[in-house]
Amino acid sequence: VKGIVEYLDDDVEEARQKYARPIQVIEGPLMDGMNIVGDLFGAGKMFLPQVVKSARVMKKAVAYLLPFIEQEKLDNPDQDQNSSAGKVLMATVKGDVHDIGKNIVGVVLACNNFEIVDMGVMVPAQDIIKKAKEINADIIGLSGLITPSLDEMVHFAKEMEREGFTIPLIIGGATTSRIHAAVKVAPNYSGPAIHVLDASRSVTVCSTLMNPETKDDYVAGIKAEYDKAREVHLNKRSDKRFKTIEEARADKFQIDLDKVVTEPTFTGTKVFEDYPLAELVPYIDWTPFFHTWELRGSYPKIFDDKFVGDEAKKLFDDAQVLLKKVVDEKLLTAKGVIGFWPANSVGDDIELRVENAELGDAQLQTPNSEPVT
Ligand code: B12
Repeated sequence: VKGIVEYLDDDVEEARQKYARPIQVIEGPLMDGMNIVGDLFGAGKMFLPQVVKSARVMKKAVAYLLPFIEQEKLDNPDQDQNSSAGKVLMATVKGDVHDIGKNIVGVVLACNNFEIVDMGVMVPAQDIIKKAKEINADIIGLSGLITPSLDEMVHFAKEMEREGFTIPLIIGGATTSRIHAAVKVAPNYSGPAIHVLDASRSVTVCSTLMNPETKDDYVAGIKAEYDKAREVHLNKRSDKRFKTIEEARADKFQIDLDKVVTEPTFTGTKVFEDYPLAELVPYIDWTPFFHTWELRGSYPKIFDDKFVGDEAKKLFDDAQVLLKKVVDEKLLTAKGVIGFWPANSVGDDIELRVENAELGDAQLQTPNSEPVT
């Protein structure tokens, strides 16, 4: 957890020498390390930048071990053929590029004699369905780490149902959860749809699902657990009191036209094809940058925070180095369009008076407005 990354290959090699099989280095010290990182992160004692560094180290260490794992398979071809524990089709769902977790799960399962067919990232549902039929998969494993992936998984479960699948669907990835699986995914698929928290658990789950003696009880147990979780979740949903449309209209922002109108220097649009990057740098709002890295606090006060201050400073310094490189080497092109139009309200809508526009005036609906006729 506190190692020096420069010597990673040497350290992993030393560990490999100590264990009988290369997979034991992943399942043992590497996963132990990731679990410590996870626990420290969960307890707020470690922060996202350090987690990312750990994930990079894990990926690099796994990459170092893979050739040895492959060699072991080549050296024992019979053992593998006789004992394929099942065929697992893995993919990160459409729209999502995260694959570190999926790859780890794939490696750990493969090392436990599962045959893994990995379709990579950003894989559309129909491609996974097609592949599952083609290879006659025993289990489909989906990974997803961004919020839209949660809906994509629901869509995938519906597609499995529509296509008449009955094989287990296991899902994982940082944004997925037992509640998501219970409330959103499982109701859309009559086969087993199970959330799996991490790579180590994936082996037990897949082995249990592949064993005819344990599968039915396990699936029934998960179903009962998810039914209960769904019930508790639905009961917890508080009745939010929203304003009525009349109250909202009465509460609308009152513009004092005598005070607030400033004439813009032009109307219509203005296009910037290649805006100087250096001029944009002072306008960067660093607060969301820290939020993205899950360091709570606003810039620059965050540097004085007694919990995250030091980590925020290190992250900021790293970012300055990268930003300087981006500006100096012109790695990005900044493009933009701005526009000003005369506008007024029409009921709940904003009417823009766009000269020469093909469609005449444009009407923008505000979120609460009724349909425009
Ligand atoms: C590394 C990373 C990236 C890398 C990904 C590199 C790669 N090749 O994977 C890069 C830089 C490319 C990236 C990009 C983006 N990222 Co990102 N990323 C992360 C980060 C820091 C770590 C993810 C990770 O690898 N964790 C380590 C692995 C081991 O954990 P894991 O994936 O959860 O996997 C374990 C389990 O979940 C499980 N598991 C995982 N998959 C599966 C599958 C099955 C079948 C099973 C059984 C189990 C299982 O087993 C694994 C091992 O135990 C997370 C932060 C976080 N807290 O997770 C953000 C995070 C996931 N990213 C985030 C975002 C927003 C993005 C971007 C949209 C950023 C942007 N604005 O462009 C883009 C996404 C673009 C896209 N369309 O997908 C958000 C998602 C927020 C949300 N809820 O939507 C996060 C949470 C960061 C944040 N707090 O904002 N990201």
